[in-house]
This record gives sequence, structure tokens and C-alpha cells, in this order.
Amino acid sequence: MKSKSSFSLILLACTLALSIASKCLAQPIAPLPVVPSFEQQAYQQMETVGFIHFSINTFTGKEWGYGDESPSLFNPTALNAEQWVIAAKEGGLKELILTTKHHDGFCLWPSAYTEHSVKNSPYKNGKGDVVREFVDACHKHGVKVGFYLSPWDRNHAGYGKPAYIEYYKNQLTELLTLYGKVDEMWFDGANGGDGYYGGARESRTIDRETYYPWTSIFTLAKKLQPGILIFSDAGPDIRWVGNEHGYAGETFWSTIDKSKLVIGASDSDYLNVGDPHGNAWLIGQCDVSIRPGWFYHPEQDTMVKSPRQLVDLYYKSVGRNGVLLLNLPPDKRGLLHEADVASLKAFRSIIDSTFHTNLALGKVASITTDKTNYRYAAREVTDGKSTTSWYPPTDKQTEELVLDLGAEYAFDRIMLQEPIFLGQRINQFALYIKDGDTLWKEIASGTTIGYKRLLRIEQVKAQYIKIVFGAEDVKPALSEVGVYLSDDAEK
Ligand code: FUL
Repeated sequence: MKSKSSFSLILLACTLALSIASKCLAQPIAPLPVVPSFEQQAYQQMETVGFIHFSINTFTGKEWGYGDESPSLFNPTALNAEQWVIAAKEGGLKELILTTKHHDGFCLWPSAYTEHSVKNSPYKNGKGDVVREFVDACHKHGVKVGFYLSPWDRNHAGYGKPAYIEYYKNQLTELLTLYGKVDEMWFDGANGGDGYYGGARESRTIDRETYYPWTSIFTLAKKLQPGILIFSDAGPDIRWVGNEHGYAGETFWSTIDKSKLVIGASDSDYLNVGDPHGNAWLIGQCDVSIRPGWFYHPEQDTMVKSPRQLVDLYYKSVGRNGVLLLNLPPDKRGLLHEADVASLKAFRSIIDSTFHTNLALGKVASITTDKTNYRYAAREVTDGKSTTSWYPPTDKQTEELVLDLGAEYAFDRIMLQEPIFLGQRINQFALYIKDGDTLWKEIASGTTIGYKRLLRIEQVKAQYIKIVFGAEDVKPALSEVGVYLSDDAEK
């Protein structure tokens, strides 16, 4: 009898302890219905990728060739794809996307389906294959490979008719079967208008909604290269951000409603912001050229974007939950111009030095400033790992998080990251520093965070930083906070 009652007492005590503990412990949060795939998460982590616009336009000085250019014009004298790749890699670009065929239809590889290619050019006496050289250099230096294959073809006689679709799919098959691993296909929305079209020299318009069988084109690409990510105005994996100036919206949701998107005809304002209630996760890719043009023009040698301008673009793309796609156009030699290489290198060194020392790394994060009562420690946001995350321990949607840097530091850059594998949740945040003993002074605020949000503020000095969240009818969650002092060259 005695032992039975003490057993009951122990049981009661355990139950009570468990119930108290479960009230103290944070309840796990379920991922939202729309989350990125594993491949999309890895892509987003690359942050900066590059474009290589090189073709017959490099030799004619045009941006859009008409399609009647003779292949004999294509004659780079010192082409060295390794020079492109090494410069890109030193500039921190993790992938390069080559224009294998631009709107003029000239192919940088000896396609079996057309005579309009390198095989009829003086380059290596018609034995050259720029796509091969590009891919080999990327693979050698550990840079990922992407191909741009223009859907619009101003050279092809069958453009606008069913015959061209077959040709396009044949070319896609060549590119995705002959060159080893390809990581991204870039489908341009620019389409239709006048052109050579096999000698017809006329204007051809296509119905953007029906001409290209995009579903079967994407299925073909994914079948030939499992794991490949596809870019277009409408995804299915990566989306255009609605401008070619390299910036995402101040508010930028990776989620978007796919039924509102049409390749080549989507609303650019919608693409630039996204939609918190969207039914698809499409990474925002911010394309921009390091020069005014996409192709090389000698008269633009003095107009190369400066390192500071590139840094500014980095904050407006990567710092707003996007990926920066920076174009580097080789010149007539087949080399990146010295000015472009120097600017890219200086840009990366500013970024590296600004984000080298995270003043918040390993510091105390909690929901109180009271050191004797650091409840609900939020170590996850200062552990340097984007795979761990913190969310409010209570049901309260708006929760405050306090960072104690351990001492007063000067800083002017703040990084916030959401655990996007749980979906994109935060739609409002504000940052404060402790001013005096009790007052909090606001230093920044914003809407979305996503994979990464970078904030540029006036330099301040503080030991305590408070972050206040709001979220789209769900609990907010945060994976990392970074606090930095920018490189002088950045200012
Ligand atoms: C656009 C094209 O028309 C430009 O020439 C360039 O290739 C850019 C990246 O995409 O739609």
C-alpha cells in the first residue's frame, strides 16, 4: 500500500514536471505549405553568379543581331575560357551562364542542326567549340555551368512555325547531352519581331502563351539533366525580378502565384515583389551587366561599373533575398577586359572584408536583457549555422529578440536570415539599440527577410540590439543574425 502511494506521488510529480517543461520548451513549428527544394536552397546560397554574353554581336558591335550576319565575322584572336572562369571565381561568382545562342541564331557550338555556327567561322578553322572550352574551364575550376539558349531565333527560316520548335528541342538536347553536367538553363522572355528568318526578312510575331510548349521543354531539360534548375519569367525554379538593373524589391517574397505568370509577358512589378500567398517558390535572380551593354563594345571601356556600384547592387539583390547575376562580356580577343576584371575583384574584396567579422557570432541572444534571467536562450541565431533556427517559445506571434554583444561595438551593417526550409514568414521587422539604461532607439526597419536581408545603417555604437518581428499570420523564425562594420572602401 505504502509503495503504491509513493509510486503515485512520483507519477504525479513527473507529470507536473513534464507539463511545466513542455510549457517552457518551444513548440516546434511546421513548415509552411510552400518551401524551396533542396536544389533551390543550394542555389540561393551561391548568392552571386555570372553571365557571359559572347557571340557574333561582339564582332558587329550590336546588342541584337538581325540573323543575317556571316559566321565568317566570328574570329576571336586569343579566346581563353579559363581567363573568364578564373576572373569570375576570384570575384566570388559560383556559376557562369554562357549565351550558347543569342537572338541572332549564331551557335557557339558546332550544332548538327544548322550551318549558322562556329563550324563555318575562321575560329580554329571551323574546328572550334566555344561551349566545350567554356564547360571544360568551369568544371576544371569548380564553377557551375549554365546555358542561355535564346528561344527567339532571327536566323531560322522556320521561326514562328512548328518546325522551329523541333529544331529548338534538338539544340537543347545537344547542349544537355554532349557537355557533361549542366546546372542551369536560362530561357529568355524576349521574343518575336523582325528578322532575317532564312531570307524572308520580315516581322514575325508569336503567341507567347501557346507557341512554345514550355511544359514539354522543361520536362525534356529535367529528364536530360536531373537536378538542373530552370530560369524564366515564370520559373519553374528561378524567376526574373522584372528589371535588368540587378535589384529585387525592398519587399521581396520568393513565393509567387504561378497562374499569374506568362513567360515573356509577366507583370514586372509583380515579379519584383512576389506574393506572400503565392503557390510556388521561385528564387529571384537579379540580372545586370557590368557595362551598359550585354555584349562587349570598346566605346564602353570607360563605363564599367565601379566596385562601389557593384557593392550597392549586392545589397539590392543578395541583401534583399535575391541572387545577383552579373554579366561579364568578353571582347573581340575572347578575353574579359582588364577594367571589368579589376572592378569585379575589388568588389569582392570589399564584400569579403565587410562581412569578415561578425560581432554577433557566439554572443548571447535571448528574449530579455536581464543577465540573471537569460530565459529562452536563442543560441541558434548566433551559432553561425543557417541550418538551425529560433522561433518564439510562446504563442505570441510578435516576439522580441535581444542580442548582447558582450561589450559596446561600432557597427553599420546588419544581416538577418530566415530558415527558408520552413518557408518565408516574416513580413515586418524593426531593429533597436539600447540608448541609456532603459530606452530603445530604432535604427532600422523593413518588411521581408527571406534567405538574407542586409541592412545598411549609419554607424552606431551599442552593446544591446533588439529585433522585433511581425509575421504573415504565423510564428516568425530566424536562423542567423550578423552585425558588422563595413570596409572603408564601401562608403
Ligand atoms: C534579354 C535579351 O534581349 C538581352 O539581349 C540579354 O540577353 C538579356 C540577359 O536578356 O531579354
